[in-house]
This record gives sequence, structure tokens and C-alpha cells, in this order.
Amino acid sequence: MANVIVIGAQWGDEGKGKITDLLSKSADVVVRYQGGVNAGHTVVVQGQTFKLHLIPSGILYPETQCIIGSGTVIDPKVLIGELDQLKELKISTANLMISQTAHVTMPYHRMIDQASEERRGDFKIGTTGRGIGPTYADKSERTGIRILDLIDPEVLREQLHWTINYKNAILEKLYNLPPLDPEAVIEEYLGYAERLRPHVVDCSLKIYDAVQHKRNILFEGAQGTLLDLDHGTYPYVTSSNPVAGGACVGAGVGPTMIDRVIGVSKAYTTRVGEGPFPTELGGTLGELLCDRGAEFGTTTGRKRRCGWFDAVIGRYAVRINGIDCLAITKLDVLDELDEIKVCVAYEIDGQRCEDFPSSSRIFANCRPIYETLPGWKQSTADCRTLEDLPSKALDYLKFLAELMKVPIAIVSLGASRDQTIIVE
Ligand code: 2SA
Ligand code: MG
Repeated sequence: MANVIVIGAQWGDEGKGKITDLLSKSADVVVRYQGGVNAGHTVVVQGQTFKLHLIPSGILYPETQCIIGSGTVIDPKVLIGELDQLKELKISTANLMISQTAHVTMPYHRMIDQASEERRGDFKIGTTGRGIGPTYADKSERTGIRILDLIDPEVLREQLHWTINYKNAILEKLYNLPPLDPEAVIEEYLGYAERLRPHVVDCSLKIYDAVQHKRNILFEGAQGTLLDLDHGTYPYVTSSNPVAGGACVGAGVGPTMIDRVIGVSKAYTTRVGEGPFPTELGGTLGELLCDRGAEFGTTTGRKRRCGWFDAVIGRYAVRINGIDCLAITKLDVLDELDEIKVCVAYEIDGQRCEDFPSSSRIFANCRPIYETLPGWKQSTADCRTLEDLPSKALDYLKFLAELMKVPIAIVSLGASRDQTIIVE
């Protein structure tokens, strides 16, 4: 397996949870490198559903070491909730490690995230309201609280007193919100620190050790390429770097340590939150994809917007991430359709355009140019090899691979581990 990065090639929710779960079997270490509790991974194992936000799905394998890396933002309350959930299900969390340099999401981050979304009105981003943007903003502003501050009571006390007074002014004056009581927050977070302390490590050092020992490392991206702060559909993005390059920064490893990048894409497209989406489908087709694909946010329960596969985005994701093979998920969702469209290029101001535009304004005015393929109109849920697939489904996959110029290595046909085709 070697050292592999798994990233979302669309707007998140591509099914990375399932793919990383599959790959985790051969991984010794799984690392989350960005994002926070905005992420939601659903993994189904033997009929049991696990909804994880921060803990890598590799935790379901007893031998796998799981690291929540430096580039993540950690909401301790949610993380402890996940630890409790796993404990109840008798899954050991002894192999969970948390980077000491990850940033901590505080109550004021959530409050500011939600209040600023309200304030934005028509310009809202459609965030998960989990305080992600404000936590990363504090990191950049250099007023953040890191895990190593959290677990040092003296430092935490000192830093939080100062920061909460500063934030209270913002909460009161800008958002008309009640101030926080520093002592109450400090007490609450000191309690979290006690629970998390045994898991805290130097993440980069752990990974470097694993590299030296030739262990297989899996870097698990959250969200997706088009939600990347630098390369996504700004401003309708998250505040971290889900792209493959983010793995090096967020885990503290050099690019020479990475062997492969696997891009995960749905056989169609979804997006949750605001922002342009050229291939979005309204009406019954959109509803059908949403119903068949159970397209509701894992974290917020929000209904996801659904549309046709967009190969312009696919090619962009291949370029930005250096994807060398693809995992196509949820092919079975298309089983009933008479015909299936694929966006192969955009029309922008009357011109055909093959490349993704950087401006969200231009992107909002792109008209998709479609090619239409026939549907296969039969269930693929029980297919386990490419030969099992209806020929039209295989043609569809081949078409996607041709458009993106990378091979398809994995096809997923349902939520269960066994509903998967591994292409030899
Ligand atoms: P934020 O909260 O600041 O990161 O929101 C900014 C944008 O990023 C989008 N975003 C996501 N998009 C898809 N899936 C995500 N995770 C959850 C899931 C989402 C949920 O797995 O379904 O439950 O609603 C995720 N997290 C952030 C978000 O919609 C904004 O467009
Ligand atoms: Mg998700």
C-alpha cells in the first residue's frame, strides 16, 4: 500500500469514509490532516453504522494507529462524545493520537460562526455552524488555543482569560450576544483536557517514525477539493486545505514521503451549503438522486443538492491533487435512470471551456455542455467485479476515466464494505 492520500475530488461527501475504511485494513497509521467536526464520515460495518466527525475511521481496526493531525481543529466536547460512542460499542480507542499543535474550537467560535452567517444574510456561506472558520481565523490571527495549551492548566487559564475578554467585546458589540464567563469555560475545558491528555502526541514525529519503519500510512482528507480554501469555489469553501498538498502541511510530513493520491468521486455530484453548482438538478431527477443516495449531511442533516457528474471539476481535481487513480462511489444510485448526463465542458460567454474558472462569479454563469449516455436500468448493488456490471454501467465508468485521464481503481455500489469492486 505505501503512503497514500485519499481526497475528495468534488464538494465533500464523496464517500471517503468508506474508501478510507477499506484502505485502513492495509494501513498501519491513518491520519486526519485538516478540518474539524464539520466533517462527517459514515461507515457501515456488519450492519452497524458509525458516524464519525474527527476520529479517523481506521479506529474500527484494532491494530491501526489513528492520528488527528496538526492541521485539524478539534472541538473537545464532540471528540469526547465520539470516544464515548466507540467505548459503548466496545471499540478500543487506545490507538487514537491527537496532535499537540492542532487548534481547539472554543464556544465563542461556534457562536461567532452562527452569528456571522446570520449577519451575512444573502451572502451566507452555508457553513455547518460548528465554529470551523472562526477557529482557523484565530489560528491565522495568532490568538488560537492549541492542544498543548489545553493540556497545561496554567497556560490555558492565562490564555483563556485574555482571549475570552477579547472575544466578549466582539460577541457583545458586534453580534449583540451575551458575554461568556471565563471561569466557566476554563473549568469546562480543563475537564476535557483531562480526558484527552493521554492521547496527545507530537504528530509529525509519530509519522516520521512510522515512515522510518516502512509502515503504511493513509492520509484521510475531509471535505473536498472544491471546498479548499485556496483552490475551491471561494468564498463558498471551508477554512482549511482538503487538497492533497494539505496532507503534508497538516500532518507535518514532506512531499517526498507520499507515494500515491487517490481521488474519491461520486458517480454524480452533490454539494451542501451555498455557492454555484453548474450541473445541479432541480425537480424529480434531483429528488430521485437525493432519495436513492440518501443525500443528507452527516453532521447537520442538511439536504444535499444533487446534480450530474462534472468532468471539468474532475479534471481540475486531478490537476490540483495529482490524483493517480480514482474511486467512484454510489454508482448504484444511477441504476434506475433512463439516461445519464455528464458535463464534459462549460460554455462561458459563448466559448467552450475545458478548464475550471477560478472566479465564483464566472463559475456561477457557466453553462454545462453535456454528453448523454444510456442508463443500464438494472441493479448493480450485488456486482463484485467489473464483469458483473451491466455493459452500459461499465461504459459509463470508462467514459469518466477517459474524461479525467486517470484510471478507476475502486467502484463502490453501496454503503457496506462488501459492496465494492476493486479493479485489479
Ligand atoms: P464550514 O462549516 O465552515 O466548514 O462550512 C463551509 C463550507 O464547507 C462545506 N462543508 C461541507 N460540505 C460537505 N460535507 C461536509 N461535512 C458534513 C457531511 C456536512 C453536513 O459530511 O455531510 O453535515 O452538513 C462539510 N463540511 C463543511 C459547508 O457546507 C460550506 O459550504
Ligand atoms: Mg461527509
